[in-house]
Parts: sequence; structure tokens; C-alpha cells
Amino acid sequence: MLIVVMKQNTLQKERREEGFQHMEKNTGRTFLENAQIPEDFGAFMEYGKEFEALIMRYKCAIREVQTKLEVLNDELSVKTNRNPISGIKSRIKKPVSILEKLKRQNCEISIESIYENLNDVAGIRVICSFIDDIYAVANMLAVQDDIKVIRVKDYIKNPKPGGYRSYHMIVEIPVFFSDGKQDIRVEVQIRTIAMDFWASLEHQLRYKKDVQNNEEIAYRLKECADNISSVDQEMQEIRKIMYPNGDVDR
Ligand code: 0O2
Repeated sequence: MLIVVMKQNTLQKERREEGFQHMEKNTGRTFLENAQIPEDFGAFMEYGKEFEALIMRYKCAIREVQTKLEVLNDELSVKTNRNPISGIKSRIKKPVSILEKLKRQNCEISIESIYENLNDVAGIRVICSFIDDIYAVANMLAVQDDIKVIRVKDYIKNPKPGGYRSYHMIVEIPVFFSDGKQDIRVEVQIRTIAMDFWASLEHQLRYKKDVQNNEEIAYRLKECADNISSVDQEMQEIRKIMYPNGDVDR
């Protein structure tokens, strides 16, 4: 009886681990096969195993960068009386979106091409309390000597025409695997709670979709973004009045 239970537990554990690796051993279907890749990318299916190995590497890079951010947040919450980071989310770009982006950029459709040409396969979103926390966190990450900043897009100082605000960094981090070190790029999006609220709803409603009454919708969404931005600035001002010397050391 005990042996049967142990075997069942081992099987369940194996299944959980398979799920984590996006591999369903029962059917022999790979991560790519489950991703419902359109027919015009059919030839890419033969890279199933290599694709999974690459995605695993991006997941590891996310873990490395996320740990750095968590360490900074823990340290700052001990040093000061608040947390500048209110949340961290991460995602791996969907296989279909990866292939479509390569196609849009007229890049070769291959594993090497994903690694060479795409910056946002691995993405981390950092949600901060105040606007100045965004720049503080970005700077604390950028100065770490194993982090290389490849590119910055400041959509807070220069919002997108639709009203989108966020601070984007492409960083490269060395990750150590059994066959050696590999530099992996991760897109880090840093924004306030308010900016995230707008972007999440706008993404659900409209982003990359054909919308009816597009002009009116665009106008109203932009109005919301501008209102939210005023609130963010006001909250920042209120904090400055309450703590003119910045955060109070404990
Ligand atoms: P998803 O669904 O979030 O994955 P690049 O390829 O980096 O050279 P790109 O892709 O234009 O150029 O990068 P950019 O401008 O830094 O922004 C890309 C990401 O920012 C998007 O990812 C979105 O997450 C977010 N973003 C940009 N503009 C908007 C916007 O107007 N509204 C919302 N809600 N999000 C936006 P993806 O891969 O396009 O989409």
C-alpha cells in the first residue's frame, strides 16, 4: 500500500515538473505543439526541443533579475519606513508572438535569430509606489556591475501618443549554465500603480485590436491617462510635503 502511494506521489511530482517545463510526456506534445503555431510557421515545429531549452534560459534570467529587485526592495524596506516596489510580475512572450515579431522585423525564423534579434522574450514588470521610485529602482539596477543596460525608453518623460507611460529598460545579465555562461536579455518595465492600472485596462480593451469608434475611444483613453498622470504627480508632491528630506531612516 505504502509503495503504491509513494509511486503515485512520484508520478504526480513528475507531472508537476513536466508542466513546469511545458512538456506533456503523456502525449509527447512539446511546448511549441501546445502553442497552436499557425501553419506558415510550420517548419519551426522541428525546433521543439531547442526552443524549450532557450525558453528555460530566459526563465532563469528572469529569476536572476527578479532576485536582484527583491533584494533591493528588502534592503530599502529595512532602511526606510516603506517599500518602493509594490509588486513584481514576469512573463515569457508567447511562442506565436515571438514568431510573428521575427516575421514583422524580417528576421530569419530560427532559434539563433530569437536570441540575436529579440529583446523582450523575457519580461519583468515592476510596480512602484511613486514616480521617483521608478528612477531610483532603475538606477539601483543599472549600477550593478553584472548588469549591462542595452537600451532605455522613457515613456514617462515622453509618453506614447495614446497616453501610455512606463519606463522600459533592456538589460543583459550573465546566467551560469552547465555548459558555461550566457548573456541573456530581459525587458524590465517599471511603472507606478496608477500607470499599471491604466496600461492593464487599455491593453484589455484596445491594444493591438481593431476598435469601432476608434477616434472617440482613443481620445477618452488618453484623457484617462492624463488624469492618472496628474494624480501620480500630486501624490508625489504630497509625499514631498510630508517627508521633505526623503524617506526617514529608522
Ligand atoms: P505584450 O502583450 O505586453 O507582450 P522593441 O521590439 O523592444 O524594439 P517595442 O516592442 O515597440 O520595440 O518595445 P516598447 O516600445 O519598449 O514596448 C513594448 C511593450 O510595452 C509592449 O509589449 C507592451 O507590454 C508595452 N506597451 C507599449 N505600448 C503600449 C500601449 O500603448 N499600451 C499598453 N497597454 N502597453 C504598451 P508587447 O510585446 O507589444 O505586448
